[in-house]
Amino acid sequence: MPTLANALLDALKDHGAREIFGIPGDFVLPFFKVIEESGTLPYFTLSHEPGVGFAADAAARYHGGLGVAVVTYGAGAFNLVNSIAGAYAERSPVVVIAGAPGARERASGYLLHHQVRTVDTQLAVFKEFTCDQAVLNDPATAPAEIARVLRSAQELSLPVYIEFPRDMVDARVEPVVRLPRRAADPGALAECAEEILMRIAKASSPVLVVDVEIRRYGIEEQVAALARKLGLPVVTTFMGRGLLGASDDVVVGTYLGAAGDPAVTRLVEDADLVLMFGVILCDTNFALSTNAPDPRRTILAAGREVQVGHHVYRDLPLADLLAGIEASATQHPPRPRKAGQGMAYPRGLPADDRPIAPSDIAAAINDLFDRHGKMPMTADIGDCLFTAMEIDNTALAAPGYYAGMGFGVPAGFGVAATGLRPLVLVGDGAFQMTGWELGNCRRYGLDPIVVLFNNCSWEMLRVFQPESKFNDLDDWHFADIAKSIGGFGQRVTTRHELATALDAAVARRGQFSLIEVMLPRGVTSDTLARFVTGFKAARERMSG
Ligand code: TPW
Ligand code: MG
Repeated sequence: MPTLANALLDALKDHGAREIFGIPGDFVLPFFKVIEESGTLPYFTLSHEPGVGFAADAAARYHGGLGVAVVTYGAGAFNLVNSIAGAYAERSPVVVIAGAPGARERASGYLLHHQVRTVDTQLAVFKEFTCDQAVLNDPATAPAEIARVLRSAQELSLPVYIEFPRDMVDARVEPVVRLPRRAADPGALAECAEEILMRIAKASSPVLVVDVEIRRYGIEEQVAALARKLGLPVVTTFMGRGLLGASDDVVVGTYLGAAGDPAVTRLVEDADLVLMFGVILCDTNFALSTNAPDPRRTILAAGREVQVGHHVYRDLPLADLLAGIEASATQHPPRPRKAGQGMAYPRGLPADDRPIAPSDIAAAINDLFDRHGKMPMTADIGDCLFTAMEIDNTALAAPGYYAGMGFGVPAGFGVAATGLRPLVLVGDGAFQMTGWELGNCRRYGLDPIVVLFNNCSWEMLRVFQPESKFNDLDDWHFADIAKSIGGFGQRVTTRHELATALDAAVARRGQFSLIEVMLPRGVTSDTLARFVTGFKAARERMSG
């Protein structure tokens, strides 16, 4: 019989986890020892638990499978709260494994270090934003608990919480057996697929809107194939930007309401049927809509539910729905693309000595992709994320809904740990929060390319309240720190320098590259400028 620690590691691997991110502490040291000595999964340590959570989250997003974050009790786990809250909001299946006191310590009568109110305060907190929890305090039930919790993470694509008391690491247990997935009820599935196909057949201007769940469930290609078969134009949400990066023939663009390509906005807002697959119905996706969601022209399949008009099919997985529709769908002749559909992204940046504006960064990156091929990206919240909307559609992990600052760099670390080489977009404010995590790249030979938008400002806030002075940040000279933490840094101030620095970074392997792009305060990307105008107009409409 395996030890509980080994059974858990084997189960993680069996359920598709490919690496572990973490920071040890005494309540989790015995488990860390097994992580290292077993070699079951590669592990990566970071400097601060928020980074651990963001890295595990991004790895999960890129794999379309489980991310794993291992932390110590209390001080470690509570540092992870915000990252896991974000993973919950944005539906990323992160498995939190938190160390905890052993049975004897719990009964000692002393308060234990890292304890807050009761020994179970930590469990209570994580219950709020994980979809299933297990406390591994009984060797007889632990394997079944692990199996249930890991299945929940996969099926619901949400974080789960496993508390691992430190005296249980060597307990002997049965191996964890993988539970069968819970498929859709065949009758409900057939009825739902038929109803959806009927609505599509009746519609004259249907559109398919996709969001992150299609990546979480690994069904991007099936969605593209279905769109082709049904002749449906596809639009991503803001949060879903980067989806279907390999299917340019079906993706028309990203819906940003008043801030986006007017043709894409019309496509969605004038549609007589909006089919939403895996969509998070949140304000950042739909704030700038000129019309409210109308259930009569909307079909929403998300979170294992399908809403058609005013009724709901429960417990119907998106992947099953897709397969069901595909099986009954007949080939539809392609609908002609309307003139002007599909916005041209900026490219062809002049190699001159003029100062750089955010949209110039988009042009420089598009040029880079033209020369070297697309790269996967992560982005933080800030103007860098709006600038990402002007970059060719490529895989992107970003907190477009939860908007947690500090995501970009550690997420890039997580993506690099999966074996890809990411391009990271981050603002100076966000870099101040988590940028130091780059110092962990050298030990693992990771070489992400980081483009830091340095406007010495919390510019995203300034645009809404230009009169305030508290949005001014100091000039930190970030490029100068790169060398001392094991990477290469360069500050660029002209468009020529930017293009050259990007090319050099692609050629530089084996260490991270930090390109610190100096931007004037008060200048935003074209997309953020339109977003602010649209947002203010929407606010006036609401108050008027
Ligand atoms: C954890 C609020 C949203 S955007 C922003 C703040 C403070 C400024 C970002 O500054 P940065 O980028 O990175 O220099 P830019 O383009 O605006 O100049 N705390 C957290 N999350 C959020 N979203 C905030 C505060 C915020
Ligand atoms: Mg800034």
